[in-house]
Amino acid sequence: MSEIRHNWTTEEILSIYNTPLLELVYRAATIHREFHNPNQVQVSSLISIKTGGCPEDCAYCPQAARYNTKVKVHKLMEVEEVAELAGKAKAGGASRVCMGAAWREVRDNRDFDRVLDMVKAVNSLELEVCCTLGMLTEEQANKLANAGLYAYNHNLDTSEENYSNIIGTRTYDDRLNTLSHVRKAGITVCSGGIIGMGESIADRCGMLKTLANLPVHPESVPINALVAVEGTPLEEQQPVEIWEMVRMVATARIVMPKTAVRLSAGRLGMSMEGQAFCFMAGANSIFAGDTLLTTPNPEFNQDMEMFRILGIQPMAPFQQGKPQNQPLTEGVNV
Ligand code: SAM
Ligand code: DTB
Ligand code: SF4
Repeated sequence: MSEIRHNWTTEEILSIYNTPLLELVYRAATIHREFHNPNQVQVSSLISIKTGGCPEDCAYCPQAARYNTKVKVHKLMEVEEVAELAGKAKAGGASRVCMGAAWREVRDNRDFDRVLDMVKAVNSLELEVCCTLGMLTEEQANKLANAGLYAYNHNLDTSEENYSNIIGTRTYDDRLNTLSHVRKAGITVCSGGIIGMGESIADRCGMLKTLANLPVHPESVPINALVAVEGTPLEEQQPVEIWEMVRMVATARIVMPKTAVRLSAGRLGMSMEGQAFCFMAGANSIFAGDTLLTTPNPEFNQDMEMFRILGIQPMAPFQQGKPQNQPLTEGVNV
């Protein structure tokens, strides 16, 4: 059984990342099979509950008010609307619904009370409820936990060293503090990042080191390929090569064996073969639905067709809450 470690060095992670590709994928695929059923992929659906007009300056983000993008600002949605969208996502096979708000941080006001009601409503549909609302205090994390929140997404996005090149309106420590409030409240942690923003390979591995050396590994790690949006400072970035995505996924899988590694933004630019390589390298979660928060994603039916071709089944809810190093059931060669 592979060891779960929390003392990785960037050099070790770099040497994994730079392993010859087929060897890297083989190693990641082997570890993947120790902890997961390789034919199951968890499906999450995103709902942008509050869109645009964000005061932060994240260089990649179309929702930052200071950039001139085509995103239409929308105030916080109604609970009923969100519950209806969540019901549709469940009917389509999603096991998790992630509600995203273009906020710097949560404020203790009526909007937050409404989000708590949304969490209760989605939870009652027996879906894993996830939120991504920006920074949280310990108290706010507890309130979300009491409302039934299952996961909180809060990305580190890049390495500590590169952070200020991408975001100037908050610090890496702000991010880590929120992650610790989420963990303390007993909510599962979803935290990952973006590649293709002009960062170095050492930055990618540095971010994975921070995640893998947290006292408990995040239960899910989204790996996003930058969606370069017109009007943002990163609009001219060239798309990342699929092999970089494969290396990033495989390295995340090796350093965090139990974690759900999510092949997140940027799938629209990837072929089915490219995505299959990522699943082989240990990705076992996706965002499905034709929009992410504001940018396009593959059509739902196209993803289901990909699953059919690859023999993948969408995972039922609450599978990842169980200890994952238990012996796996049929269909898996351990
Ligand atoms: N405002 C909250 C926050 O930043 O934590 C939650 C929503 S924010 C849009 C969630 C995540 O989406 C960001 O941390 C970033 O990783 C990802 N994201 C935003 N724009 C992106 C883009 N253009 N390409 C890839 N990922 C992006
Ligand atoms: C994550 O890591 N990726 C998702 C989710 N967490 C919230 C968001 C991707 C957003 C891509 C840009 C957009 O659609 O606005
Ligand atoms: Fe705001 Fe989040 Fe976008 Fe940053 S990533 S500008 S905090 S919505």
